[in-house]
Amino acid sequence: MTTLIRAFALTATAALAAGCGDRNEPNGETAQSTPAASESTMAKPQLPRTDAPDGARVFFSELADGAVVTSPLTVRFGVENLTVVPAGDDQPGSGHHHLLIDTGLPDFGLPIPKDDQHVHFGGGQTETVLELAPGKHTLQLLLGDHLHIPHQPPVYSGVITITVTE
Ligand SMILES: [Cu+2]
Repeated sequence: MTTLIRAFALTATAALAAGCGDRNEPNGETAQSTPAASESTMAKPQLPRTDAPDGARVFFSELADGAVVTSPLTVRFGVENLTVVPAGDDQPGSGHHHLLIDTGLPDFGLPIPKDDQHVHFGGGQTETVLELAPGKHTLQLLLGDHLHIPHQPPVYSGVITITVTE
């Protein structure tokens, strides 16, 4: 932004130096087109995505929607038509699990966030032990490629809602 303002100021100075008579000089047109070109490059950056293998599917292999459970609970992840590998391994047709807890799907064009609600299983794990507070929680699985970016198209499970009792 600072650069643009400076470019504009320089153009204005040049126009003044050239004299007041010439109002339609090409310099003025150049200055006008610069901000527009900058806007078009400000679109949200999206990273390259790995093609999902045909028929790839991810799901909770035991936990059912509506289940009433106690904490801690073991959650197992199932896949079809995809190989689960550690993060960083970019062999064809592979990915690793991410568990989304009480949150929606993230931006598919960026690496999956890493926090308490977006848990990565970058070691290639296919199950985890979860500690959840009593009450209702939503869980969803989302596969990511070697760089933690969802595939194209993204491979994710349905959302399940579970109730944790004391
Ligand atoms: Cu990841």
